[in-house]
Amino acid sequence: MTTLFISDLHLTPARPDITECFVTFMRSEAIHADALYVLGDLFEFWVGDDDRTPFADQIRSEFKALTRSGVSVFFIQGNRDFLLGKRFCKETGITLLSDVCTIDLYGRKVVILHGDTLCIDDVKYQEFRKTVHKPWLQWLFNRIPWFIKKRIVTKVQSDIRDDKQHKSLDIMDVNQGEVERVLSQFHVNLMIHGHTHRPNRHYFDKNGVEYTRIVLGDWYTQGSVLKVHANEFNLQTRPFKKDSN
Ligand code: LP5
Ligand code: MN
Repeated sequence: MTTLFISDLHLTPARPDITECFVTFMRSEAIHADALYVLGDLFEFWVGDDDRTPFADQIRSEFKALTRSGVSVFFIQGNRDFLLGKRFCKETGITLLSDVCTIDLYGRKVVILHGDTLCIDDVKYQEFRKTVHKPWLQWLFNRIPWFIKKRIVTKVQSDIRDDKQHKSLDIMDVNQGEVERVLSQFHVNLMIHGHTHRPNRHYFDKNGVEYTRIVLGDWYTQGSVLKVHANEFNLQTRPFKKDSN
């Protein structure tokens, strides 16, 4: 009985070492799990479900093979794959969850999310997020041919690249008040998220109640997996193969 959580892989054809580690994880580890939760930023950037490049198809086929073998796969969109939608899910058999939701993890209620919505001090990012999540804008964007969308994304990315350099690390971390608000909104004492690339377990006490926040790691220099057995949470790393880049 194992449930796995991953996030922030930032898969891209430019990083075959990450893809190789992901494929190994899917075929040798996830295949034996009860469920796999992908908490956003699976891709470096997902332009839309009409991406028919060989790379996108390769990732699709990994998920398809996993769900066909009976493993339940759930996906929460990140700030880099908020355009991953119903078509990708239908083609792979995975289930798209809402941005913030609770799950029953071996009898324990847990709130799961990507984590970007917890960073409310990053006002510029939250404004940007509000814009790109407007349903009418996404509706329009989804009707543009893929190669044009790709160019638009590349242009926006290069325009805002410098912006992040000027933000403090504090601003780009979660806001503790927002963490507590979400925990109390969902009546839970455990939260799992990614996004900040600061893998850790945070324990805190509020009005005599103990809370835990587990942060998943990114896959920039190694794989990062949260492995859960009944009531046992292990945040682990997976090495990249030395010669796969
Ligand atoms: O992922 P990470 O850690 O690197 O950075 C995030 C935040 N950055 C982003 C940016 C996206 O990855 C790039 C998006 C390109 C999108 C193209 C959209 C095409 C239109 C789609 C329409 C449906 O998410 C970063 C955070 C960081 O996490 C930590 O939390 O700080 O935020 C930024 O850097 C964002 C800037 O601060 C916002 C700058 C505003 C620029 C306004 C451009 C408006 C473009 C509108 C497009 C229609
Ligand atoms: Mn993110």
